[in-house]
Amino acid sequence: MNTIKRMLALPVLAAALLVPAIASAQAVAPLTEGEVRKVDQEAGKLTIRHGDIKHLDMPAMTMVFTVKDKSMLAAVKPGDKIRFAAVKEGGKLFVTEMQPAPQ
Ligand SMILES: [Cu+2]
Repeated sequence: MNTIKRMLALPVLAAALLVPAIASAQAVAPLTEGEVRKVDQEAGKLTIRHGDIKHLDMPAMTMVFTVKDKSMLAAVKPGDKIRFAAVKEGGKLFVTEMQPAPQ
C-alpha cells in the first residue's frame, strides 16, 4: 500500500512543478483559502474547510469537492493548508487546481 503510494508520488510531484505554470496562464476561478479535512483517493473527493467563495456566492463552510484529476489528491493530506480553484459544472462543484497556502 505505502509502496504504491510512493511510486505514485514521484510522477505526481514532477507534474505538480509543471502544472502551475500552465494553470496560471488559463486561470478561470480565483483561488480560495482552505484546510484539507479528508482525502478520498478512491472516489476522487476531498473535504475542505474553506473560506468565502465569492464567485460561487458561498459562505465559509466545510464541504466535499470532487477533484478534476484524482492525481491531485496524492499531494495533500488532512490538516494541509491549501489554496484551491473551485468551479461549478452541471450543478457539481469541482476543484480544478490546488496549491499549498503560503506560510
Ligand atoms: Cu462550500
